[in-house]
Amino acid sequence: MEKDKKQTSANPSAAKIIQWAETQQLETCFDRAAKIKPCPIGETGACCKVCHMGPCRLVGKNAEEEARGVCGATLSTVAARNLLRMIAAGSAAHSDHARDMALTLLAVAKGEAKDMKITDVKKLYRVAGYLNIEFEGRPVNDVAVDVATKLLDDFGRQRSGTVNYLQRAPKKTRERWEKWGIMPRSIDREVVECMHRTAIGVDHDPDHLLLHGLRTSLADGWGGSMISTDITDILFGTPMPVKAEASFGIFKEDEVNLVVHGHEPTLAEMIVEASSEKELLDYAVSKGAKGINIGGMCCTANEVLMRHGIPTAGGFTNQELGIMTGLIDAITVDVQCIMPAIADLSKKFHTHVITTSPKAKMQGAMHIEYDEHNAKDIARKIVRTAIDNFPNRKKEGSHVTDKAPLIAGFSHEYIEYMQGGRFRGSFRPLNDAIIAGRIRGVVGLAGCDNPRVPSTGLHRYLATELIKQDVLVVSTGCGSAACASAGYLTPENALENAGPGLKEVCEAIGIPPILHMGSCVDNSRILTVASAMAAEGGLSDEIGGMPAVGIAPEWMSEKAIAIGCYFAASGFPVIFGGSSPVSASKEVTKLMTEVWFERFKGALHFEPDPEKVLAMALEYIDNAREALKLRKYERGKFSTEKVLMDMAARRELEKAAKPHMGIY
Ligand code: SF4
Ligand code: MSK
Repeated sequence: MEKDKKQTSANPSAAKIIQWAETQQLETCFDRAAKIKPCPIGETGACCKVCHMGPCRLVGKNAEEEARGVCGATLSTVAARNLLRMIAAGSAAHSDHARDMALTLLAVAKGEAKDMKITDVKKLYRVAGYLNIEFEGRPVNDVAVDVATKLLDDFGRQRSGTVNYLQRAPKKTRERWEKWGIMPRSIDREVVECMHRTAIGVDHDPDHLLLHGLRTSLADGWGGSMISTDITDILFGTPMPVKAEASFGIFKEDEVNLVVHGHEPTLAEMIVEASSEKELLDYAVSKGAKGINIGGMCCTANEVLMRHGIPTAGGFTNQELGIMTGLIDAITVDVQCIMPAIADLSKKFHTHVITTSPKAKMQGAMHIEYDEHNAKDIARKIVRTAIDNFPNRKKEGSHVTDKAPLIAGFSHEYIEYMQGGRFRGSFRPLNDAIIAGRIRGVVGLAGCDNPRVPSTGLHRYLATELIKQDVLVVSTGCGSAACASAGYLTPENALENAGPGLKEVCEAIGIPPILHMGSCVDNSRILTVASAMAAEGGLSDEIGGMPAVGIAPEWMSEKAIAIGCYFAASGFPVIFGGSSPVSASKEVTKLMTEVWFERFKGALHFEPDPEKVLAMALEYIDNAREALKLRKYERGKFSTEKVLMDMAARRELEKAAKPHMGIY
């Protein structure tokens, strides 16, 4: 990353707004990123400030061998401790979100959250099955109480036992975790233990520290994040493909524009429902608007996009730019990835910024607190606030209106369904396509967009190059938003840009070559898909060793580090863009790459050059193919076994069989 050069966005609409902001002397994160050079010591993991004898900066030519903090801590200890604290914070963020989802499910099941219901009973039963909870013949709400209660145990279990969903991982993957002592016991416990171990004078062995980091990250991936995904599906529906649009053109000049931004889906769901109520629509008309337009930002966007086709304005770096369109009447923000800068910025426009979480407030913002017991009324109040603000809309603003079409909604359950219909859903066709060499491998392209690089540009570059190379891309979080704004999440993209094997597969089933799987917590869907591929047979019998790689080219959040670590511990080689937060220590870097790969078949690399990221990913994929004794990938040459079941074949199969509930 060029740390002191002002970057712009690779999304032309965003770049136009950034240019417009310059003419108006409005500051963005792109300006601040150019102004503020990262501290070169903190950036590399060489600064310790866990006690007040420091901060100790372990620098110098031979720092790794010679430098010591006042207490005697080595550079490797300091770098490992710093990473552990990042993992703890990231895991805490996803998992605290998950806790709220579990408490909401409990409240709904007990009839205490009257505005919500269990939308996807089949998913509830599926989850009950994972948890060994009897569901046949029982009232749905009783099953939901048991599911919520058992999942809540995963947060605070104090004595024997481990996180419930670890059992969903392949046996061999679990055996590796057991061997290295990283089966998480409970989510809160592992996070607290991270903070304890990294306090002054506790754990000083870098390897031992990092192993606990992996255990904590597994509590996030196979605990908090997976719990959040499942409960959100139970409450609001398991995603299936939906059409939608992305980028700033989603805002409407003649309608009330209300944006939902942050991470938790519950209030956003209520807002989506409230916005189609006649009374509120009439109220909007009475204020001169033609309707109420809900748009999303960051991961709340992904949640309502996946389930309702609500359009997304984009990822993290688009939040200030969205306000600069001058078209947003109100933006609600709950938790995570919200720039405090938007509160001041909104004052220069007419936009109301509304904080909604009891956990997060911003000076200068309006606060309307969410309460699940009264969810719809609060949503209505927010919609009314946006409507009341519509007449205050001024002419000022960039009024940029480009947008791109997209298809989102690829849940684990839908991916299973699309490979055989309601009755024969499986992962066999996907595994066969990989074995035949039609699909070279799979990449999870995830993580944030970042103003220190041409924002969204690294996602665009890698997505394009990977699909050209017949690599199926699955995306989440702001990586998905980056691909969406570029117009990549369409079946047409496969026809125009995918390699011949991937194109054939996408054409047969009418899917894009990049499958949008949801928000950041929905990276857990990638874990369950990989587990299903292992169970299906023909590839690796564990997640490790699959021709699959994780990439987060523009990461910035501690949550991304937690995700990268649980992917690595689960068996994915992971490559992050940008600089390494542990680069000061060769020992820690070696542990996270070579040593983790030996133990878990996963690794976490940092590589700022996107071309090298691509080359590394393809090398990992090709090496895995070779180790699995699959045919060598050659573009355009593959064996002629059946492709994934096409639409016509699937319809035939369904006609012939008895009706069944839903997609799974
Ligand atoms: Fe310095 Fe040790 Fe205190 Fe860290 S814990 S700030 S290295 S004295
Ligand atoms: S929102 S963590 S900027 S992906 Fe999930 Fe985007 Fe990164 Fe936040």
